[in-house]
Amino acid sequence: MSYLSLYLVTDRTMAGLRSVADIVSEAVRGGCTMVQLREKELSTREFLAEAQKLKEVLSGTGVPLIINDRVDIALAVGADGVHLGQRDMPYEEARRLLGRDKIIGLSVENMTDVEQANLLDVDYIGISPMFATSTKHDTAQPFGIEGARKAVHHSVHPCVAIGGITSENAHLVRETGVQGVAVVSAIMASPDPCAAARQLRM
Ligand code: TZP
Ligand code: MG
Repeated sequence: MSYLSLYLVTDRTMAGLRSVADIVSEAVRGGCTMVQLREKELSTREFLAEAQKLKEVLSGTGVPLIINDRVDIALAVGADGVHLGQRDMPYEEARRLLGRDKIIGLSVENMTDVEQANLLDVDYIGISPMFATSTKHDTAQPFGIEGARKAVHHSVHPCVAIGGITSENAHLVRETGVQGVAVVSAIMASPDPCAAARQLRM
């Protein structure tokens, strides 16, 4: 099974009184296969501390830790890789800093991005957004089921879809040929992240 199968992207604003680390730990117990630490408000020092915590939570589980955007944080904690958006550090720079062995994922927002990603040695692309979502505000036009099918068909890389994915629609998304689904709210906002992850699994 691919590590992309059930990809959790964190959001501390949904954690409430719980810690992100506890939610991650429960999600992994439920079958989550990769975790991305995504922080938009924390200071560098707080981000680093949180990354260290998740690194501990995931150690021995075989579940890779990916850091959103911040190559420096990934290097500092020895994370398994980074996820880059179209306006983040260019892929080549990130690869040069991280080396061949780290995982680098890249968000694609349209078919032009898919074609351009084909020229890079990224480890996976993130089809973004799959559906409309209120979790992220600056999203492009959703791919939808047919758009995702087309992206998967044209991409030379493994694909993961993100945005608006729930336990109700995950099977439809998987039918497009993606290697996995990525979720924020379906797990982070769930009162039972372990059960939520179980329901989202293949
Ligand atoms: N990137 C594209 S959509 C999105 C991100 C981080 C948010 C997805 O959140 P949700 O709650 O799974 O729709
Ligand atoms: Mg980014």
